[in-house]
Amino acid sequence: MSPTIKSLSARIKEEAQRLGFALVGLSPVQPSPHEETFAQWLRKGLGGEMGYLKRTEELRRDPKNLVPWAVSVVSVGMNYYTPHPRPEKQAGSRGWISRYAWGDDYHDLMKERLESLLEKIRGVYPEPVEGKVFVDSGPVLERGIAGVAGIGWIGKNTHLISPKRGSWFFLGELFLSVELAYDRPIKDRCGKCDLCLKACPTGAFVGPYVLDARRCISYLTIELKGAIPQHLRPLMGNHVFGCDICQEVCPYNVKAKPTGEEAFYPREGLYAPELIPLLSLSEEEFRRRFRGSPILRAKRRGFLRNVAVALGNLKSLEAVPALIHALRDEDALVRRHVAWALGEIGTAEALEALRKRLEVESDREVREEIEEAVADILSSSLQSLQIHTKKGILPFMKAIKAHYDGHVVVPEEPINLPVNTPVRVLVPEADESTLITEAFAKLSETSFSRIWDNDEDAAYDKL
Ligand code: B12
Ligand code: SF4
Repeated sequence: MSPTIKSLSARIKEEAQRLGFALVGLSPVQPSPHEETFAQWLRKGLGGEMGYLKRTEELRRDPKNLVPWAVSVVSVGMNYYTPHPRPEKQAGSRGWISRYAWGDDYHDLMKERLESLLEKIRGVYPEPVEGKVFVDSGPVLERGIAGVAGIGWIGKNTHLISPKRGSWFFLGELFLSVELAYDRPIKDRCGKCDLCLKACPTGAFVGPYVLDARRCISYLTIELKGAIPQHLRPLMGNHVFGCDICQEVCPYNVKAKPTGEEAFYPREGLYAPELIPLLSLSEEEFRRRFRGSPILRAKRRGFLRNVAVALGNLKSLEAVPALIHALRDEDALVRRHVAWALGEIGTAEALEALRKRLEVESDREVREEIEEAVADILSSSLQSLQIHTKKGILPFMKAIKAHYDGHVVVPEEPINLPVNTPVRVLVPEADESTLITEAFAKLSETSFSRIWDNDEDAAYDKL
């Protein structure tokens, strides 16, 4: 190896560190060692709706298809860790934005620094140098490449983990037309640890090293453009943008050192933000508030969708007025998730607002969400009464149903049941005794032998 290659490589590392890249590694341009695994991952549909991954599969598998002139890659990692732990218990209606998105958008910042690294190289190298910079901005398997350059190993949580720095860092690459002195990959040090796999609240890991992105909160809150599948919403907790859990539990992150980059410290209102005011952001306010922030990627509609889901999960009573207001949001996607949240919170006020909205709502999917939310509230606030019949039960049920304005679950056909057949009736929890007593009063006492459950024996005794 010529002294020029050696000294250029050393110079690049020095300069990269001076530019704020805590991690630097050099590798030859070659197909990713896991290109086949990546292809299988795509084929199995684990990438969900991220069509851009599929469209650029060939370019990602082998960077030679992307930058045919390139010989070497400088991989860099920039630490974004700031010493703000997740609060143990969050008071009020606070959400969680993942720490990578607290400050300025890393893409621009890192790209600029890598561009100046390229200029520096051009300044010292005797011949013309071609170069191309990527920071999550091109069809590159960044973790695979950085792994080959020895920056870290790909862990079971699929993060690139540095033995000294953990995984709170972003990756970027500078492809070069010159040969360099290459680093060696380091060995996987996850060992038997599987804390990340167990900690994932949505069960997004198919197994070690394999993520089903469709279940990952990061995908659901950032990449997914449409509705969040209903069965996953309750598992998302108060996350409104990204998720950090599988990194938070990683032992290699315990001693993470804070970054020196001011730009990654939390902007005002982004660390555990108060969610209610976010629900009323207009398009313009959203853009102004998150200018230069990664949060823009979710767009207003995606972000407000996430905020609604988090408020539903928090069962935030104080959020009910704001949610009711947001039932009139201009965006149907937001209204859908707001309806779901109101259904989760389930107060009488929420129920009334949902029913009112149903009278004017014209979007089919929003209507369906509202109907489900109404049904959920009713069924969760219902209590069960068990009635033993002496005669047919249907008249009694009809009477009860009438009292509850039709919002009682009654079976259609239990007529003339044998004597003493127990029948379960669901009625709303509120003021049950008066209403039930009234319902009874309309019927012949001899029709029923007994009501059972809660205080209903007493109610019956009063008849
Ligand atoms: C698509 C994408 C996502 C998707 C899918 C994530 C995933 N794990 O694949 C979603 C939206 C879910 C996502 C989430 C996040 N992302 Co993201 N994401 C990307 C992106 C654009 C492409 C990744 C990709 O190609 N995924 C497909 C998988 C199959 O490929 P891969 O990640 O390279 O995985 C390799 C390994 O899994 C390996 N492999 C497969 N099987 C096996 C088996 C064994 C035994 C081994 C050893 C390896 C191995 O081969 C694969 C191919 O190289 C990259 C940027 C880029 N251009 O690379 C950022 C990137 C990976 N994301 C990043 C970050 C920070 C995140 C989040 C932490 C953000 C957040 N806080 O919410 C989360 C973390 C979630 C997680 N557990 O991964 C960083 C990761 C930095 C790091 N230190 O690792 C990257 C590199 C962006 C950047 N420039 O910094 N992301
Ligand atoms: S980021 Fe969160 S949801 Fe996604 S895999 Fe990690 S723990 Fe699971």
